[in-house]
Amino acid sequence: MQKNWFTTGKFGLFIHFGLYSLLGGEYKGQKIRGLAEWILNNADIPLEEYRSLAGEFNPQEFQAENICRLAKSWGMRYICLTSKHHEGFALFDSKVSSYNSVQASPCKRDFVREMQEACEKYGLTFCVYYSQAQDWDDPDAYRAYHDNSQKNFARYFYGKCLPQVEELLTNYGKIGMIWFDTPIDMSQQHCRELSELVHKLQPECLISGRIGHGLGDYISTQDNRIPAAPIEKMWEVAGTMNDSWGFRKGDENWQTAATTIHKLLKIAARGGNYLLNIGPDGQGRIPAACLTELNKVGEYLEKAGES
Ligand code: FUL
Repeated sequence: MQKNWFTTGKFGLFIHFGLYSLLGGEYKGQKIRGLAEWILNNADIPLEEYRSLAGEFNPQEFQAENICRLAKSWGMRYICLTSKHHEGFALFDSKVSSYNSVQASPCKRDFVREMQEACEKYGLTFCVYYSQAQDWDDPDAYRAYHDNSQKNFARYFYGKCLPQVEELLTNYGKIGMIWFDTPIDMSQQHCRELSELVHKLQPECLISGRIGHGLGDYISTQDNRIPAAPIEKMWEVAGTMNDSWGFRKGDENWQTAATTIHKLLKIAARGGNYLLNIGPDGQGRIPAACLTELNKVGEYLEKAGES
């Protein structure tokens, strides 16, 4: 795999999937404001209670091969799966923390492995998202909009973050990019160590612009934000199809196929990539209306000879 897969990547699939997918933005019968994958934080759910969701996580409809087949038909060339989002629950087997889908869930599935293998089969570049600074399950990790000054971040950083990143980059073949996010209060030294680890283990792996302190290999724009003009460096827009990244019940504000195509063309014309998100529900099902719109995008691109 070449680093330049990114420059011809153009269109990728982001997948936000985790324990929050089971809640769909609702807690105790209430719709919780904000992004659905932020529900632990936004609804202040007690940790013990939130952790017990792991015991219900058994997404039988999540099929990596099906997702890859769909992504291909939508004209996408790469896939980025949330291997661990801010909630702290990992979708891969880990010796560092048993809070993961293999050891803490009845499904005992390693979704990173499944996705990696399916991507290989379908000729898609496989990438992972990893929340490096926020881990709401770990008392030492940072939390956005909270006072982090008393945290022993190093304990989390060396005890969970770095070792898990090492697992990801050692156990799953070639990773196209690692999508770090929300560095919050991370020091330059920690961000540098993280980037050095990635480059040491996989020199070809790209690091997202959200690692912090300008240490990324490309620019990640703000969520859903398309720059008004071309940018010198490689860049990417991560965007949602509705108003959340994780699955949210009743959020039917779907971006139409026409808008999606318009955005994709605008981004591509300015030299960027479009990483477009789906949020499967707790069973792993992709919302029907989202599928309908993306299928239309795929048909259009195929007719235009772009896929
Ligand atoms: C944000 C995160 O906080 C969201 O939950 C989401 O993952 C998005 C892509 O990045 O900064």
